[in-house]
Amino acid sequence: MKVIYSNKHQAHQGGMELHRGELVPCYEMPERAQYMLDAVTAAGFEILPPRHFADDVLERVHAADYVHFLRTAYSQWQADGKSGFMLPSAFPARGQRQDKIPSGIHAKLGYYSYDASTPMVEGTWQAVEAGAHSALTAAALVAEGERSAYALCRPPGHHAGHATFGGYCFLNNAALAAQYLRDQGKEKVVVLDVDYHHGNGTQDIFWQRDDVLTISIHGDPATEYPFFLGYADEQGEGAGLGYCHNFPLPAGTDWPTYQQVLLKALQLIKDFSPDAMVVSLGVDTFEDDPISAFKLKAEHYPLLGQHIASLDLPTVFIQEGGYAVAEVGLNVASVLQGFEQAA
Ligand code: OKP
Ligand code: ZN
Repeated sequence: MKVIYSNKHQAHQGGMELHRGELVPCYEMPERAQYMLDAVTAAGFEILPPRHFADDVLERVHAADYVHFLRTAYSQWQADGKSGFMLPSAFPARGQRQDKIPSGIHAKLGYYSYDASTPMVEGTWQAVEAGAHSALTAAALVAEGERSAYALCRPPGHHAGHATFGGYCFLNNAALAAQYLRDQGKEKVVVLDVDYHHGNGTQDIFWQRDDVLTISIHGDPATEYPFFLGYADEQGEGAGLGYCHNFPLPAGTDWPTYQQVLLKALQLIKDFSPDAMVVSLGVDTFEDDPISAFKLKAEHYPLLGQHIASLDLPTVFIQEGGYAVAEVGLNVASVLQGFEQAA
């Protein structure tokens, strides 16, 4: 399959994040993408640059004011004489106003985000936009008839909601790909999220829709990021009721347990009978991932790819998390190779 990649991701280098109460160097670093690029190159995949897309494509999924904010936030901080990485520091909580878009940069940062783990720097927008265009290009290839494509996106996207950033994510690359497939005539699309963390942004975007099924398998939000979404009783709303499924799993989950749940997810997808599929591919389910607690081993990633291929759907893979930097590349390449060999 073709791999879509832009080196513009390198411009996003966050510095520090607030992680479980401590200010630490960012786990989501440029080296991640380099390892992935090296591994897919070594595996013989063809690498292509993203195409360009008009801004209104981004607004099919995200609020226009939010996209404008992302594009201009860093220059607003610079206009205050600041430099370096910028983190949100105050968030509207229960009982506080959320009905007004504030004007100051710090108020805006809190208004549009929900954590302090997602720094922005001068090159962030450039990287984020290139990642989104990579996802859209992969979706376009599949819409044009390719069996599959892989967007090597960095930063990831599945925590980004309609108008919210967090969890290292700004634009929801998987949601953009799914919407693009819809707009190109695929009537029903499924997003299967196998990243260790709940795909809360994707869930948010498609919450009230019955044309995009969202399924996420992840660490239990009672103790794992994003903490406040991802429970099994979240099933969608209105027309979307029944078109969202969450499978929270305990720390220590190993392949046999994971596989059982994956098979349930695959059955739900078969019942939905979609026309195309988007996979939010995080490999932070790996046993040595520094911020996650599942126990998948390297040998399980080809099996994951095979299971996904068994659905026999046009499939867009979108890169999400995975922080055991030296191994992320091999595990990603293993999923894609497992998929191709079974396809
Ligand atoms: C992104 B992806 C908050 C901890 C923040 C954020 C984890 C984001 C993971 N105190 N950690 O799903 O791999
Ligand atoms: Zn993750």
